[in-house]
Amino acid sequence: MIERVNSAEDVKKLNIQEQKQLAEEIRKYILEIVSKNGGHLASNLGVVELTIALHTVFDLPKDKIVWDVGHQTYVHKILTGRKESLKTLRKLNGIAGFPKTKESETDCFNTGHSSTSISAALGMARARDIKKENNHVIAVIGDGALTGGMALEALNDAGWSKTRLTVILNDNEMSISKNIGGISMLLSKLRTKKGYTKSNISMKNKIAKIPIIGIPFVKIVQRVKRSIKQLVIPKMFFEDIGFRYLGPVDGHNIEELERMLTISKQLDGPVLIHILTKKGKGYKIAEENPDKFHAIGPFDLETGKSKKAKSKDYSEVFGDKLVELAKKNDKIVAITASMKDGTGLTKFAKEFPNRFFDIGIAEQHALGLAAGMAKEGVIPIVPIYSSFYQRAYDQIIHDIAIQNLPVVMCVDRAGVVGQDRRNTSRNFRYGIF
Ligand SMILES: Cc1ncc(C[n+]2csc(CCOP(=O)(O)OP(=O)(O)O)c2C)c(N)n1
Repeated sequence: MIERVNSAEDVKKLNIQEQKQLAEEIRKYILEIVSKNGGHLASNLGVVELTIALHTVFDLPKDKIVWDVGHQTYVHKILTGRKESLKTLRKLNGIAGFPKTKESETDCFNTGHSSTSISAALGMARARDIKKENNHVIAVIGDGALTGGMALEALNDAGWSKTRLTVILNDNEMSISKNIGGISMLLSKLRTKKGYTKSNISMKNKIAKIPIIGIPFVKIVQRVKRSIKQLVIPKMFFEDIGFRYLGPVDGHNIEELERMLTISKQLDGPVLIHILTKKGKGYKIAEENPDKFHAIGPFDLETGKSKKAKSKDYSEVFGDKLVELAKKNDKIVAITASMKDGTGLTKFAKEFPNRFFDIGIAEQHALGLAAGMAKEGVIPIVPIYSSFYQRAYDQIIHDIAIQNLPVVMCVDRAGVVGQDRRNTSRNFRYGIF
């Protein structure tokens, strides 16, 4: 199948069995490339069916898909004429590992930093309405990225706005490590309500067309359904803030995904489709170690073992030293914005679980939190990748520096990152995410 697919138009021509076969072939293809070149593996294996369904139901570049973070776009690239060039991933002057508007008109927005997709998609949808155009705009965001303040700010605005927009929440229960926090607790409640919220749009449309009684009847039914839903799913967060919630949907079932996406096309206003996927799907070793296979260097396909022996790096030296210091001083605490392993905090988290805080992909909050702790006399240590520290400039200045608070900020992945030669002007700052 993969030989036959060179553009999204080709995907649309395949029947469902052929699309299923295509999904398996794409997984093999990505595994071959990433095991040789390195790259983001687990997230891409998790969105194969979703990406096929999106390209079947929507028409790019007229319709716009904004991929949050953008590390999960290998499948999209394969389906939009970049199958061959994906072989140059992580090579000098090779294909970008993230969406790049310069690379293809089907990449409608550059991403890299987490939690931007709903804002950008809402902006595009509002621009569409101002221009009186009629295309669809979709944001695809992970449950990890949804913990970021910018995503929550955008949900707040989008829900209220009544703007036609689809948000696909790709819930695999993982950020890079296990996703934690209040949003993750909310999603686990929604996850257990399988099948309840399947919406019967065509029936609604038929009843609404009955003269005089049709529309009032639909409204009464909707009100009753909504109050039942409130009983079954306490605090129906997304509906309460103005979204139409569809799901949860099995994110590896192409037919079901296509059905839901087609429904969402007919709805007006903001819609959120909650899909459940497995990070690393189809490659058992990655399914069992999704954090290790989030982003990985070259590895052996049979065993999953890295091809290069890992030498001690900045993060590990930092992590070891921190554990040593923390043993002597119980005021030391560590804060991470969802990057426990990447920033060398794994040992600290194991040894001092009560002094370790993973606060979600929320760099601004990390520094605000650290300021409060420092004010009260504990010693917060905050390692963050250089690129992501940008998010917290205001907190560094307004909350920490002006009050002269002793927060220890450790800048990881600063400078040139050798393994990650991207063909953009931002090569040096985008480390291995
Ligand atoms: C501002 C910012 N902080 C940290 C990261 C590093 N990062 C990249 S992907 C990721 C986890 C994303 O999880 P999720 O959105 O659930 O997507 P998944 O990989 O699980 O599909 C993190 C923390 C980032 N890209 N941007």
